[in-house]
Amino acid sequence: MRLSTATWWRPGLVRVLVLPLLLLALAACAGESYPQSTLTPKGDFADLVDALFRTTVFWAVIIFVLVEGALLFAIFRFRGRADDPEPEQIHGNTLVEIIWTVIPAAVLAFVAVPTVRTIFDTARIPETGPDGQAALKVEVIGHQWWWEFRYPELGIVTANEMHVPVGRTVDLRMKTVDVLHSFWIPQFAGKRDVFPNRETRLWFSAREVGAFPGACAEFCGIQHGRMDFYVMVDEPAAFDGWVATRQADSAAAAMRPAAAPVPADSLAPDAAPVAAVDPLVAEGKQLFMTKACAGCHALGSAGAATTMIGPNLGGIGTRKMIAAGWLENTDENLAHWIQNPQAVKEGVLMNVPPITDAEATALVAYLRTRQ
Ligand code: HEC
Ligand SMILES: [Cu+2]
Repeated sequence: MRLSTATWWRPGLVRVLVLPLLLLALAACAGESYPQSTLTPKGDFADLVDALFRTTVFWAVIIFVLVEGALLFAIFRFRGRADDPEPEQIHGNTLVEIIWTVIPAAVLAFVAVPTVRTIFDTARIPETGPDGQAALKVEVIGHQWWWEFRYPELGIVTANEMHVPVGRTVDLRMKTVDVLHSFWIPQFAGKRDVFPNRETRLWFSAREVGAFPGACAEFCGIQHGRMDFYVMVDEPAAFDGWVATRQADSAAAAMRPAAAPVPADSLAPDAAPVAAVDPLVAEGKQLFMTKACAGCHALGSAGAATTMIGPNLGGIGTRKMIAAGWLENTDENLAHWIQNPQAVKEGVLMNVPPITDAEATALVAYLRTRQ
């Protein structure tokens, strides 16, 4: 039996089936649930790019409607009928060819002017941000497969979580220690490639406080897909607090041999006093030295001049994620990562000697004290 059009094309059915689907499709466009989207800019650099995108789409939609409209009109208006005579045969039409060359050229000009303007606007790093302050310099160093952030004016270094104050322009100077990577924070800025032998620049200022995800956007090896980071946008006071903590987090304290624990009443400005009281933490500190961790990781954020193989672990106790944005920073995940990083991120440049569950627990306890 042939299903007649009328059988299924009932208004009721359309409403029941099509409308919910349409709503569902529209719901998927809600930008807030997709923090990796460039369509919800949260800073000035991203606004410039977004405005250009919208301008281009605007012209593209107008052209689409005109061209498709003309096409549909021609199809219906000049459609062939059974008794039509043979149409006139022609070859070439100079007037039509001029028209279809001039119009696209004009369209390109319409798109090119704002594009070039945006290229210049985004290439110029503003001297002061929306907050009226001078830009904050941050050095970005790409590694297989994590990100290092250095604050030369503040003398601190961190990894995988870049803290910035809201409203302040951030002046990024970027490079890599190995292969090409590309730095991308969808809601703020990017993408911009980073090279081993050349500095690239990028800037942005964030308009909103929060944790905003970023990622490497240039294939850089087997774990390229797990090379994420977060931009932590803080209120200015909270940012100053974070900086003060990092500055107090002295590299010298981290390297102090565990055999000579800091007295419990010490006023040393690091987290070590705790280590001296809790035996588990003291054991973890010892293991950090004997299990090769210290060979690849610096623990103090302050003045850590040399770039090491592994990320700086200053503040690892309170970071949101580990393994470059791949795992949540829970005790369980941390222990699993420490014991078998290759199972989490195959090919990762972290190789560790065998570590028992008890040892992992002690290491986790120690790392948790690094606030
Ligand atoms: C051979 C060098 C090396 C050694 C030894 C090493 N690591 Fe790592 N570690 C790395 C590298 C490289 C990474 C970054 C991996 C990635 O995310 O791609 C890393 C990442 C980490 C992270 C996650 C940091 C973050 O912010 O994502 C922790 C925690 C960590 N290591 C702890 C340890 C501990 C504890 C030990 C000792 C048991 C240790 N590491 C030994 C190289 C090393
Ligand atoms: Cu990369």
